[in-house]
Amino acid sequence: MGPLTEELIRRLLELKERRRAVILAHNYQLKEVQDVADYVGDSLALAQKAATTAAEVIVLCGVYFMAETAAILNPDKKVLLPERSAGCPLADTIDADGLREAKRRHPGVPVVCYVNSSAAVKAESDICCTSSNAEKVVRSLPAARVLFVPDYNLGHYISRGLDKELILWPGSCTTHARVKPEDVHKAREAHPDALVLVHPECSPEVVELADFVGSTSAILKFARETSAKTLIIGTEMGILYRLKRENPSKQFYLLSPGLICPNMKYTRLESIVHSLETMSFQVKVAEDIRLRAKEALERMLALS
Ligand code: CIZ
Repeated sequence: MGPLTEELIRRLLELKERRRAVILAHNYQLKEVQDVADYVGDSLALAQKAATTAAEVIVLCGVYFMAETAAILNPDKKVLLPERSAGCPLADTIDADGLREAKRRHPGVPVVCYVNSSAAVKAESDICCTSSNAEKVVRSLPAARVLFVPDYNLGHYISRGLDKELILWPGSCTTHARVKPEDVHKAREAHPDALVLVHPECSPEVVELADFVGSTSAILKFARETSAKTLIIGTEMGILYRLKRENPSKQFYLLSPGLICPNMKYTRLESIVHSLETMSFQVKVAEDIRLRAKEALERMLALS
């Protein structure tokens, strides 16, 4: 670590203390951001931390919907997203009007909404889910049909073992959608003894070829527990940092060079320092939307 980075970290820690802030970082963040975070996890874990933190300021190193989730659960705290433009193309595939229209087409059908969505979409939903608990959430509903938004691939993946019909929204994550079946074939050829672990946001054709399918926390757990020594990872590359650190005797390879989410890479140490210095960008959710979105999130948290 060079002297400039050391100085940035010193400044960051000083500001964090002065502002009584907690730094939460998603598993896909840059390694230097993960290193300064108080907690690193998936969006479920970050939502749980956000719901229980005693800090006065939450710095959410991730993308917009994650900061919104923290703001929904913490109306009395300041929630900062260090990079204002860190969005989520998947969340952008649906808005509240679009969901209301889908609900009109399927009256009485409960809505499960993946947390990768705006507060306004959560407010129109019955319950939220993440990739860690989507199947459990859908199973918990006493309904034969469920409207699942916005990730088609995640919905398709969990629908396989269900005795319910899922009506799927045609949204997808641009990063995971870049992975192709040929990537799996090539990776297996290059590493014949390796296991292939993919995220359920990948296409059904890719999921079909994998040895294990799970959220980032499920992939981390599988990697710790498996006796396999070589693992090919089919989710955003930021996860490799934790995987390598937690499993120094194992080899990890990225399934496709396309597995980089630009939005997850906007946040740097400089962004966090600037954010804490200027108390920006503060994420706020209108109270009527917040209250309804909170119900959907809390129903999920009660199951987790
Ligand atoms: O749920 C999340 O945090 C995302 C976006 C991926 C994962 O599986 O952790």
